[in-house]
Amino acid sequence: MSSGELSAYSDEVRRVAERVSKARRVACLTGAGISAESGIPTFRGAQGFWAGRRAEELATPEAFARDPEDVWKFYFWRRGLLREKRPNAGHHALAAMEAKAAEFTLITQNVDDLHRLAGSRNVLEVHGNIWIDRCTGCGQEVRRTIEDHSDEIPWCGACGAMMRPGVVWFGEMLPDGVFERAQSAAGNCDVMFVVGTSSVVYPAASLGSWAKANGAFVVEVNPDDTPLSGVVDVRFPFASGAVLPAITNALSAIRELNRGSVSARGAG
Ligand code: BV8
Ligand code: ZN
Repeated sequence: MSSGELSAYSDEVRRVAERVSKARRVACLTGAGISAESGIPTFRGAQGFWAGRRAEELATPEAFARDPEDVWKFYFWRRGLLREKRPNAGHHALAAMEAKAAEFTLITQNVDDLHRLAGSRNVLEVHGNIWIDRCTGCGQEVRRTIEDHSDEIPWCGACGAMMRPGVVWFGEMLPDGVFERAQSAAGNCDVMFVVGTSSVVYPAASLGSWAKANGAFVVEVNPDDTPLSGVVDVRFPFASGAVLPAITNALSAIRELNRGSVSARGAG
């Protein structure tokens, strides 16, 4: 996408930045699309993770029970892919926005840990984290580091049972309390961003319309239309790596202006 097209949206960028500058609470839901510019495949695009394989074959408890080796191979392959990937301008813009907003909650469906690496602090991982191994027996969790290149199925040091990837599979409940916190953030915010998600996986996909129903100003950032596109207040049909920095830069300009006018009044 050439930045030229985004410049045609400068009014919308300013309008959204104004809203964020006045907001007490801001929430943001992200999906695989925000990591696309870091070179990480999305799930449902043509080159997506699921391309060639059905999600249900790899990301369900049944698949794991049937062939844990095959499922672990998929997650080891993704960990290998992630090792050389870094957060992109979209991740960094959200970390910068968190620092500027009164209260900012980042709700992510992504398991790639890139928001934390970009410096975001208040992050709710509703689908878990690919760097966590979790014991199928006692539930103990071990956090793997990117230096850990093992591709051997891990076993629990505490109870000896097989470990599984610490992510949420289809048909599984989301981590205790995490979705409730996400729902509360979305239901009580003044501005809600929905970035890089096809909005098809529930219950996360319900958060955008939940925010809207509770009076939030909802902004979607996605080159493609989604089931949410018809209900949002502003839609940016562009890549998040271009849109989010534009909004955060406009927010800084507003902050500067406000600081200037306050000091001018003070000196006057
Ligand atoms: C649950 C695992 C309660 C980790 C994932 C029938 C109807 C409705 C719901 C259901 C149903 N049958 C079953 C369900 C429930 C089911 C569900 O929603 N299924 C869907 C598919 C119909 N949900 C569940 O099972 C959830 N649990 O409901 O628990 C329960 C319990 C028991 C029984 C019943 C209910 C658990 C869901 C979690 C599944 N785990 N991943 C992993 O391996 O990663 S899902 C997977 O999809 C990822 O987690 C991902 O986060 C998630 C959503 O995908 P997206 O992030 O949106 O990615 P996608 O590729 O789809 O889209 C990318 C978007 O980015 C695109 O729109 C693209 O245009 C855009 N984009 C691309 N480039 C850019 C960009 N945007 C901006 N900038 C760019 N540069
Ligand atoms: Zn154990």
